[in-house]
Amino acid sequence: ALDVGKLLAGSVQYPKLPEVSPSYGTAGFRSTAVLLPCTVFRCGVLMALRAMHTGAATGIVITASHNPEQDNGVKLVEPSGHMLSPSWEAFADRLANAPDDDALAELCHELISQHSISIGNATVMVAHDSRPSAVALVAAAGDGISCVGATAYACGLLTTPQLHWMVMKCNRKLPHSKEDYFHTLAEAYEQLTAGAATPDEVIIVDCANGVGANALQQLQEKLGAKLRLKLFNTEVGVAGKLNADCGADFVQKERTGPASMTLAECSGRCASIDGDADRLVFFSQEGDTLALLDGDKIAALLALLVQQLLKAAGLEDVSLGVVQTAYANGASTQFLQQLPHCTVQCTPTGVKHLHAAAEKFDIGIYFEANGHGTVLIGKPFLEKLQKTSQAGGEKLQEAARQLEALATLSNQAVGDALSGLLMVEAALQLLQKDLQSWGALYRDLPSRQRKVSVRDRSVVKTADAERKAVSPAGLQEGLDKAAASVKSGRVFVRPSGTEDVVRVYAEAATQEDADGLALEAARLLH
Ligand code: 16G
Ligand code: ZN
Repeated sequence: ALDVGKLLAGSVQYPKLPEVSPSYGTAGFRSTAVLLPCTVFRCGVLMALRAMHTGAATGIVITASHNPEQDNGVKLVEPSGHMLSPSWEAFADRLANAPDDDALAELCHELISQHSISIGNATVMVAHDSRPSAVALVAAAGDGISCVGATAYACGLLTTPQLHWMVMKCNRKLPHSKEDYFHTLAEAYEQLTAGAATPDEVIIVDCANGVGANALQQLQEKLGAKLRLKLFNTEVGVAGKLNADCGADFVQKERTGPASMTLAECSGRCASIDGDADRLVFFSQEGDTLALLDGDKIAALLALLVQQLLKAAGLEDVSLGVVQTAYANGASTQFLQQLPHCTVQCTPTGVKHLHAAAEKFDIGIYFEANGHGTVLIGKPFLEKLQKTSQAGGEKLQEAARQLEALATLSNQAVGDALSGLLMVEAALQLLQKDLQSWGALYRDLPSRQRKVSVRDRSVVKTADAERKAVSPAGLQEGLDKAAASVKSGRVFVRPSGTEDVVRVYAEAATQEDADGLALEAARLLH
């Protein structure tokens, strides 16, 4: 049974600040780091109980991703390696908001009895990004985990997707050390690209001055001459540097190269990752414009790769799906829709939604425009594959092996910038494309995003994967009218899950019209 004395002795060190009301949001709790110890302690308690409930290891990553250095946050990892089951999110919110230690203990009792959790041995794997506030928050998580009788396994400084991968592999009783991760990726990349020529171009990677710099360094050691990376923005742990005017979020939103890189450096084959290395975009400076290859372009490229391999393996009848959000550029959706044997689906924002939808296909590719995504290749497909590859000729067997390598290379737990980088490079080689011909697959429609501050963003409610506003009354009619007034107009609004704003997205045939449409949507919100 739960040792309440021990729980209270832990909890008293992490008092709940009455002025803070944490919210789980899109992908876990996030705020200014100094306000987080209580929330993180309680997440430790929660993930320990989740581990006891499932009889498998769970995980916690202390990170605020692409957000400023003074922020921090917590991402919670299921035994499968996925993000915390949405059915536990409401409870996470209640736990984080319990007003005092006794209320916390009472909630723990409620959870334990509701799920018949037997208190006993359990492991929670804990990792963190390079923020200075990590030390204190890792300790808070550890105290939360141990005060209910579980063991915190400190994994140290890791990328978010690496911890997700380690939890997934650990529970599948497969090799799951930090070293195994790099080894597995490098080996799968080598297998996938075995027949292709090694690219002579060096890949320039903007590491956002985050943990991804260390990880890419280790990956490079495993890859050797197979792929040469030149790393920029590698000042990990240097005060004020993390995500500052660099990284995938900066490049994607600002449409400009990282401030610290020269135009010449930006005109190569460049990639940019975010502060915890779960987002990836490619870019290249062409004259005075930046060609951006975002998550949508990555999804398009990987869809082509998968189709080529399926065709070569004689497996065109499998279900292939690409999952996007409303933020996907309309031109990308149109491009994907015209591909043969490819289903395109739209879900609400947030990886948990895309991942769940992608899992339903034999092969499910999901990407958010911001560069978070992966390729899911499930067991049923791999079994089908093994049967075919035994029966067919040499060409067919080769394609089947490549599909298997792709399934190993793509992080099956969550979007992963390192895995994504290798998938893109492999795809470019196997499809014989460079950044230019990849970019030319389709031309993005001009778009504009805006943030609108309103008194209460929760009055904006959406449906149809966030593409329609159902409240306040009349808003959608106004948006429809505005969109219809310009060529190729499309606009939607949604309350942010991470900031106190309503977000607006608009696209149209011209930049001027996209800007105007976004402005009109902002006006309608007031
Ligand atoms: C989180 C999500 C990201 C999403 C973003 C939207 C995960 C791992 N991360 O960062 O996928 O795009 O939130 O933020 O799910 P917003 O709700 O503020 O627009
Ligand atoms: Zn991130």
